[in-house]
This record gives sequence, C-alpha cells and structure tokens, in this order.
Amino acid sequence: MAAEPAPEPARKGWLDRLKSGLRKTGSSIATVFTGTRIDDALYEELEDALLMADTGVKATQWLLTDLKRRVKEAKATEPAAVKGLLAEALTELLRPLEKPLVIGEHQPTVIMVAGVNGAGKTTSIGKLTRHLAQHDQKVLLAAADTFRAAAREQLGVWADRNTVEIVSQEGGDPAAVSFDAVTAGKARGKDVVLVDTAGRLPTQLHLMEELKKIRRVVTKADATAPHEVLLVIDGNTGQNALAQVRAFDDALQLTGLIVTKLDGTAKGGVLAAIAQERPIPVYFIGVGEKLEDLETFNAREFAQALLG
Ligand SMILES: Nc1nc2c(ncn2[C@@H]2O[C@H](COP(=O)(O)OP(=O)(O)OP(=O)(O)O)[C@@H](O)[C@H]2O)c(=O)[nH]1
Ligand SMILES: [Mg+2]
Repeated sequence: MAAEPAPEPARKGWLDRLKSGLRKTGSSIATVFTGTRIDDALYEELEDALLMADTGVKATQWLLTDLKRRVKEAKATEPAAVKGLLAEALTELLRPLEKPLVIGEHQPTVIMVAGVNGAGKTTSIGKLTRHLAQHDQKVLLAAADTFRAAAREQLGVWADRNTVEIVSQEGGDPAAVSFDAVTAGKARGKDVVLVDTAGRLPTQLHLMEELKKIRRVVTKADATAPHEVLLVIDGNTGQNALAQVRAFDDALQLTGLIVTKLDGTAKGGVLAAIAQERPIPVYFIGVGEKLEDLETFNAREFAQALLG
C-alpha cells in the first residue's frame, strides 16, 4: 500500500466523525477478517456484510471478483491481508467519484441544487456558502423553493449567518426566481449563484418537469448556465439513493452529488453502488448539522472509514 501523508488536524477531526458514523458497517465488515483462513465462508460472510452495508448486488459482485483476483495475485494467506486488499479494491472503485468542484471558469458559476424532501439541500447550501466565502468567493443565494414561507426563511437564516445576499420572492414561480437570481448575479459581479429548490420525489412527474423548467430558464439568463447541477442525497436512504441518482440524472444531467448525514446511522456502501452504476462525482459529504460540517470526498479515506 502506498504511503499517504498524515491528514491535517481539522480533517482528522472530521474523519473521526465519519468513522464513528460508519462504525456499525465497519465493525460488521471487520469481523469477516477475524478468522484464520481465506475460504468460501469468508467470501460468503463478506458478501453478506457488503449487502447489509447498502453496497447493492452488482457492486458487491464486482468487488468480490476484483478482490479474489487481488488475493490470487498477492498470494495472500492471511485474512488480515485480504482486508487490506479489499480497501484497495474499494478505493479504486470509489476513485472516479473523487473530483473537486471547480469555480472560476464562469462568472458567475451557477449551481442548481435538487433532491428529495429533507435530503439536506438547504443545509448543504448553507455549508457550501461558507466554504466558498472562505475561498473569497462572492455568493448569491436563490430561494427557488417558493412553496413554503418557512423554506425561504430557512435559506434566509443561512444567508444571514454567512452575510451573503439572497434573491427571494413570496409565492413566486421557482423558475422566475432562478432567472432573476442569475441575472442579478451577473449584474452584481458575483462569483457563484446557488439555487435552492424544493424537495420532490422522482415519481412526482409534474415536479420533475418544474425542475427541468428551472434548468431551461436559467439557461435563458445565461447561455452557459447552469454550470453545475447537484443532487443532494441523504446517506441513510440505502439502495433507494441509486434510484434517485438515476432519475434525477435522467431529468437534469447531474454534474455532481452531495451525500449528507454520514455522521449518523448511514451505512455508506451505497457510494460503491453509485460508483459502479452512475459514477457522478461526489463533490462533498455532510457529516453534521453545523456550518463547518461539510468535507470533500476522498476515496481512500472513505474506504478506510467504511472498513473500520
Ligand atoms: N446529522 C446531519 N444532519 C443533517 C445533515 N445535513 C442536513 N441535516 C439535517 O437534515 C434536516 C433536513 O435538512 P434540510 O437542509 O432542511 O433539507 P432539505 O433537503 O432542504 O429539505 P426540503 O427543502 O424540505 O426538501 C435538517 O434537520 C438538517 O439539520 C448532515 O450532514 N448531518
Ligand atoms: Mg430545503
């Protein structure tokens, strides 16, 4: 295994939280390797543990095949060595998800944020705003969740906390608010416009149409926008997360994901399933409710946290 530099202190604190969030998954996968022999029973137990961790049938099979090849190549004889090889296999599978969000190629960079109800869209936008402000980016928020007054207020609170401007309109049309925000972002020289949308299920077709409309109308305000279309996924959703990724990607052509609530009871394996079926970059992961609880995704760190 290649030597990696030790993580810096702030990042380590966050890693600990990710690890404790994924502890249950980690310990059930780790017990697979406590025996003394590499045999069919070990692989069967591992298969069960991976499936229990939301890895899904396809990604689990892929990992097992890849792992067996690695074990053969390395001529491994100890279960502990197999665990190390699994970490390698998982890291490689997750690697395509590791990609930074690039800001600065457009002025402003327009980022549209979508997802099911309660996934953590608005909270993630608040955290992302802070992250961007720390990198000296001027941010404008668009409250395109116009259905509920509470939703506008919630985004307003995040705007105040971050002291950034917000475009909002009582009971307005979400696409119109988004159009205004992109236009204002251009006029006011903002670096980033973040568009918050209302939660919806992919099965609510009229609401999915509304999202597509927001996307189209944003393009009318700026022919190159939206530059990023992000899906926020609750890490606790299990295999349904994969269905969400497929449906929102088909409707909106996603450019990135934010996976939230990995500090709780999430099992984490679903990222392997996503990597295998729709490898859309995971720009950030959420590990708590506070402003600073947003981190970039690192395949090796995540694989290690997942394996305990
Ligand atoms: N523990 C934890 N809680 C989170 C995280 N991200 C969001 N939450 C919580 O999840 C709940 C829903 O978050 P919101 O940001 O309102 O979700 P939303 O997707 O905007 O919801 P709607 O707009 O109603 O669809 C809130 O209680 C957040 O504090 C996270 O990373 N970890
Ligand atoms: Mg919201």
